[in-house]
Order: sequence, then C-alpha cells, then structure tokens
Amino acid sequence: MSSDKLSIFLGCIIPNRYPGIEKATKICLDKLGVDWVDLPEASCCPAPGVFRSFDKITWLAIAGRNIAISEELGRDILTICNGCYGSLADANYELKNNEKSKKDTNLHLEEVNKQFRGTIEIRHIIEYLYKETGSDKIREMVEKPLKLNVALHYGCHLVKPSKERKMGSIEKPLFFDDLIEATGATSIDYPDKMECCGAGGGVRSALHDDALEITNHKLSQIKSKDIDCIVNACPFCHMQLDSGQIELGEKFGVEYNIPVLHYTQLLGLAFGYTPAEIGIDLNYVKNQGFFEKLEDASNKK
Ligand code: 9S8
Ligand code: 9S8
Ligand code: COM
Repeated sequence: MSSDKLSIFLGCIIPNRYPGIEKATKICLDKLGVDWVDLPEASCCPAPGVFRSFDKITWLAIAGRNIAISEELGRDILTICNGCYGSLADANYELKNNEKSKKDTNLHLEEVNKQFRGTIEIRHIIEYLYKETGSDKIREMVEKPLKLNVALHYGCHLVKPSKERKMGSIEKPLFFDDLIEATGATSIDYPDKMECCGAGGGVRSALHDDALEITNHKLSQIKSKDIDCIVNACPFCHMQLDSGQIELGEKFGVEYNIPVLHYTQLLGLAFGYTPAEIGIDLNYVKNQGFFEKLEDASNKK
C-alpha cells in the first residue's frame, strides 16, 4: 500500500552538482502540500548501472539499508532521479519477492542494526505527481502559465523495466508530456525522443567520448525543432545533457546552447519562482536569451 508520507532521497548528483534541483523540488512539494522529510543517513542508492551490473549482493545490501531507514520512518521513498528510482524500486521488488535475497541481505543489514521488512513503496516524483497529484490539479495551481516549447527527455529507468513500472507504452509514453503541458508549456515531439542521453549504465565513466556521441545525436534531433529548453527528471541525464554541451563544444567544436531543466524547476517557474530561486542559473549552459524570455513573460503578467 502506498503512503502519503514521503522521505526525499536526493542521491549523489543533486547535492554535489545541481543543488538547485533540490530547492525546486522542496518548493514544489510544499506548494502542493506534500508531507515530506529528508531521508536521514542515506547513502548512494547505489547507482544501478555501476553497482547492480557488477555486484548484486552489495547492490542489494546498500539499497536495502536505504529502504530500511525509510521503513523505520513509515514513509515511502520519493526519488527525483531515474537512476535512484531504478535502483531502489528494483531492489525493493527483488527483496519483497525473493525470500532468499531478503534473507541474505538481512544478514548483512544485521551488522548495521537494520532490517529490510518490505513495508514501503519507492516512488519517482514524476509518477507520484501524475498518479497522486494529477495534472489537472497542477494546471489549476499554476500561477504563470509558461509559453515555452519543451523537448522532453524521459530517460531510460523511468519507464523500464515496463513490467514493473506499469506506466503504459515505453515507445510512446504520455504521462510526463501531460505534466509538461499542465504548466502551460508545449511538449514538442522530436525524432528518437526515447533515446538514452548517453550517460547511463556506466557509459559516461567508462567510455566518455562514446557517451558524448549519443548525446550529440540526441541534441541534434532536439535542435532540429523549434524548442526553448530540454526538460528531464533525472540529474544524471540533466548533467549529461547540460555539461555534455560544454564538453561537445570543447572536444568537437559543436555548439548547442540549449537550457536544461529538471521538471521541478519547470514547475517552480510555473508557480511563479524566478530562475535564480530554482537554481537554473547553476547550469553549465547559460543561455541569456532564455532568461530574457522568462523575464519578458513575467513582466507581461
Ligand atoms: S545516487 Fe549515487 S550516483 Fe546517483 S543520482 Fe541518481 S543514481 Fe542514485
Ligand atoms: S541517465 Fe538518467 S535515466 Fe538514463 S540510462 Fe539511458 S537515460 Fe540518461
Ligand atoms: C542512470 C544511472 S540514471 S546508471 O548509470 O545506470 O547507474
């Protein structure tokens, strides 16, 4: 059973690289009246592409510990990253459905006085907003409808494995687009929209240039359309699509200059907060034209 009490799982990238996403998330959750606390003493989820792929036992022990802390609080975990969601939701599923995995993991957790019981759910902010809050309520609460053309990037772990995610079509999902349009923005279709950002699965760390090549392809498809910004719900995708533009410029001389926003930052703008209040100015890409467009729109209100 899902709970309306949540603990926020920040993961590693938001506190270290994009603190504006944390601020925007908390601003939006407060505005929506969600009951949240920070998940105390959380560690890395751990990242699915790097941990689960190499060492399943360690992956389950570390994820199980994070889950056990939130179980003690009686709160579902709210993730704001596709990778954290993938890791924690998949570990939760495994530990709830495989007695042996649960028993083995609990032997490790005993050493740190923790126990996985299987009493909570793992949520992702996008599926939470879509299913629990609903795009109609968000639309009603928007104070400054955004006149923006958005290239939406779902990222891989939000919709896959589809059997467990149960979010509809994985080739052409609609739930996230619906939340984008609730802010007044238009979600613009573009070729290969469901393509990976390039970073996931350890590719960014192991094969940096190959990751950038995928990013370059994705960005070129986006650039072929009339769009103002990219929106995502995964700080790892966010980092790849944002800092990747600087790296592509330096390494291969390709220029994009496309602003990248986490969905909570887009929602923060629609709730009337300034770009600085939701930390968009902390991005690597500084697109002055985009900031001016946002300012013009708020002056007209
Ligand atoms: S935690 Fe550590 S590397 Fe990261 S951001 Fe999301 S996936 Fe989980
Ligand atoms: S990072 Fe975030 S979810 Fe992932 S594997 Fe493919 S896409 Fe970008
Ligand atoms: C992707 C995380 S969000 S990982 O690279 O697959 O671990």
